[in-house]
Amino acid sequence: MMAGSDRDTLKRAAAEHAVAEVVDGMVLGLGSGSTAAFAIAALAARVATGLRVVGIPTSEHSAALARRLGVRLSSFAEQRRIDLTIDGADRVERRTLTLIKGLGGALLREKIVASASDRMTVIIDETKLVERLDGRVELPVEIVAFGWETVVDRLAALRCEPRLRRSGDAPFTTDGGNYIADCVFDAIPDPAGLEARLSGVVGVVETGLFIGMASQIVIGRRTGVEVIEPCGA
Ligand code: A5P
Repeated sequence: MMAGSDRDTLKRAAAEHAVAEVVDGMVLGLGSGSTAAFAIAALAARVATGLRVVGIPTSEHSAALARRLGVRLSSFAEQRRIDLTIDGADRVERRTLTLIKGLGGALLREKIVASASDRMTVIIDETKLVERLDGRVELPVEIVAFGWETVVDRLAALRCEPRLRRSGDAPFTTDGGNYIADCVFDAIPDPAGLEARLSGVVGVVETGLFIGMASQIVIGRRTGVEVIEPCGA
């Protein structure tokens, strides 16, 4: 088991590698989570020395961090397309570059931003790269608050163990005012099929499966930074 501070060193290395590819004038998607926070900090350091970019944040937390560090923010009201999104992930399947995201609860905005991006760079430490999505896979699924009990029952019928995410005594609430059901699967051998089945459940807003969205994965390893891209890229 790697210590938290060691993982942070790897996350920071991946984040800094990704931010080095940012050029003047870009519209950037700003991810959420601890690895994306390292990227926002690295970006702010470059902005302080003259880089001109605007960021569209994927969470209120990332928006506040960017504002505090001096990164100019924009929104979809002003920009319809994003040149590059830099975001973290909870798991990445090496074979397909399918991502699982949402343990931080920002998956809906993250997916909207990723979908509007020409490129998405995913930054992770080496512990998150897996050969296959198996061995108890936890998949966050954002659901509407109304009738969540019945939505969770229908998710359970898809052969998983769903658990409503809580924050203290109350349900955890996303930036969009929705709830999260963390669904544990034995394995996810067919991400696209599962995505279709989950999306067919009334009350599901979005899933944490990001399929075919990553343009590259930047992995912080103890031996250095590794970059992998989709086959044929
Ligand atoms: C936020 O909703 C998530 O999708 C994050 O991108 C993911 O949980 C990674 O977070 P860390 O970088 O903190 O591990």
